[in-house]
Amino acid sequence: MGTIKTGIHQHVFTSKLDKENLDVLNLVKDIGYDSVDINVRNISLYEARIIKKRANSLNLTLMGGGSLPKNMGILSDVKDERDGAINYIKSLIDKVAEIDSDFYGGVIYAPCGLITGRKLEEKELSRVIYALKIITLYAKKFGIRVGIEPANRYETYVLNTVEDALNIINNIGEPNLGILYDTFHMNIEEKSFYNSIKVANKKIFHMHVNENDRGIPGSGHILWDEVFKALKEIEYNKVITIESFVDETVDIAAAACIWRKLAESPEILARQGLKFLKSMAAKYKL
Ligand SMILES: [Mn+2]
Repeated sequence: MGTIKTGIHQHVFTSKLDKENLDVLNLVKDIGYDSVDINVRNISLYEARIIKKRANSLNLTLMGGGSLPKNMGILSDVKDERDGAINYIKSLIDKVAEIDSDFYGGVIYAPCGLITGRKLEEKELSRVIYALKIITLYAKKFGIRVGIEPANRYETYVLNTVEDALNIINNIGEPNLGILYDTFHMNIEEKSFYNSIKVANKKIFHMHVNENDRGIPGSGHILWDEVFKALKEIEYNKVITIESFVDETVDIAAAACIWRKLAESPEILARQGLKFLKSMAAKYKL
């Protein structure tokens, strides 16, 4: 394998990583991954430290994630609620720093799943920009890059496309703010994987690879050749993480609207998914 690193999201195995199930990290390392995406939302600072310790001993890198819960009023008319959401995200960044990750990303610009039934208003967009500016500057102090993840229209009305994300990023103008590109969402919202990856270019800080049904990459109809051709052309050299939800843990499955089993087991998904990723990376010399 060349310059990219392969990762897998903890959600393939569990919604909460703690001392009871830390061996997931050993398994992932054994299978051959370089990196794991960690949801820092439901862990304490103490748990963050034990996760970091185990990952370090295995030479696994960690990527921080954690989308906003529905009660986070980042778009609210009430200032206290907006400030509360910003403080909440800062507390997530503290945990990202604790796991020694240089990245934090996700649906962090709006409560995930919040749909108002109308399009984004100007005043809401300015609230998003205001909050992201503060968050990005806060993350910068820890050397953390922030990635906003455009998500499909059924999960948010705030940021659906790469173009939306680039407008916000350019408006804020901080070099540590970029995009978390997710093939599941972009399959729904972009006309072309190739063009949208090329346009985003170096602003892609992290990749989530998902099949169109969020099952094993390579088992559905995502146009993987387009994705990898574009990644090669932008000289992508960061982490590509398989994000899926096989564990039947209620909160995550509900957030992602997963109502059926997407693979026989998390381990089978992890093994077959990695095999596919490596074959694509080899084909495109990534
Ligand atoms: Mn994602």
